[in-house]
Amino acid sequence: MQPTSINVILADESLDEDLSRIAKKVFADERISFDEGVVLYEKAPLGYLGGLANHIREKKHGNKTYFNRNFHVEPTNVCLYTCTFCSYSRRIKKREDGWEYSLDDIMDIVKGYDGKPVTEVHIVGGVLPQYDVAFYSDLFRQIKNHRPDLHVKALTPVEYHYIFKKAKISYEEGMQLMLEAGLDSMPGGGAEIFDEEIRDKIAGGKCSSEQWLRIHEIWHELGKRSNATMLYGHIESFAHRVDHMDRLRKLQDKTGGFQTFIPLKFRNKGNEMSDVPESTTVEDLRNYAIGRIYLDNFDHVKAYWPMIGRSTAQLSLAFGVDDIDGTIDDTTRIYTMAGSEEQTPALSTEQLVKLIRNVGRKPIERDTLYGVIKDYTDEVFEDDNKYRGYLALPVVN
Ligand code: V47
Ligand code: SF4
Repeated sequence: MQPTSINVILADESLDEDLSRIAKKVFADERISFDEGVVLYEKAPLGYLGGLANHIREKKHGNKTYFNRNFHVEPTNVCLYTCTFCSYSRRIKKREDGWEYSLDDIMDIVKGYDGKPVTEVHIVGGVLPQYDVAFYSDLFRQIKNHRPDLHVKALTPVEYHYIFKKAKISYEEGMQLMLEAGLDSMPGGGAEIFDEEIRDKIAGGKCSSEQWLRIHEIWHELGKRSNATMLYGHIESFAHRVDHMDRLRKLQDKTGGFQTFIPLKFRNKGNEMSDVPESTTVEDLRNYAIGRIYLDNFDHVKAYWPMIGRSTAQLSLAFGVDDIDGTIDDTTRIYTMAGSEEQTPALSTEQLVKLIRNVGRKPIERDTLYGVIKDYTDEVFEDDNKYRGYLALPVVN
């Protein structure tokens, strides 16, 4: 599937009036409104959306497609909260079915990566009382003492709200403590959908939208960066998605601290919302594209391949996405337990590079803050025919 060229879209006299106006705005680098965001969801065809999103993507990044090498640590899958979409957590009443790592257990996992070329550890999991301010401060300190160059991307406002409240400290004091302990950045999880009515139904009593946004704001004010996700394709409407992105766009105007927008497709296996059908691949691609168009002040849009699978991740690169997360050793279980295509989500650097190259893009290994580590465009591998399944196009320079 190739997006329609923006010049073809602009020249199309039969195009719907609203879509024609939006295309002209995008071409002129103008921001689209809330209502125009809803219009895109309601009536824009896939090729049109791809054309606009790809125009923005290539203006910002050309053919560059970023990936990184990280590993995940999930301290526990037991959780006090009861999000209805979550397949991963074991309720606190059944905690014997789950895992709960000690600080030493986690350090053993981190040490298992000694000598491996990973640049980031991504830490996120369930919320439990023993994982408090002291625990996480110790953990971040120990990781930094052991491996100072490893970027610690850890926890979300869901955990921070809980541990700061328990410690009776303000968000400002708490985030300052985390910074001093070695936290480098915050991943984008826990955002779900900001609309209060929908959030109340699905998010199991965890932090509110306002609290989620406020903790990111404070973190940005400390000069640090974070990501933002949106869980879509469940019981929300198109207007709720635009509202979610609108709140992110407003905060980004204020702080500039978000790096990447990560739409997360709701997966329905093994959770309380299994009766809700999953979105189609076409809807996933439309959603990436609208995210790219709406969030004009975000540098990056990421498709998280362990969740959507390799082929959709490849397709997404023509629909506004410039980052596919990557990793040589993805140990996360959040999606495998929710029914994602990737049951053993691990790709070698060679596989990942070919996946990107074979849809005509340039694979760039990055660090967490998008510093370039290596351009793999012309890298020659020993067995260049090994992954025939991904062969499609030569690299476009
Ligand atoms: O907040 C949980 C989502 C998120 C399901 O910042 C589900 O680089 C779909 O935020 N179907 C956590 N999604 C993961 C996350 C993330 C992942 C990769 C990279 C980054 C980053 C952040 O996972 C949760 C929730 O929205 N989630 N269950 C499910 N059944
Ligand atoms: Fe707990 Fe996170 Fe699952 Fe919600 S999504 S139940 S906060 S682990």
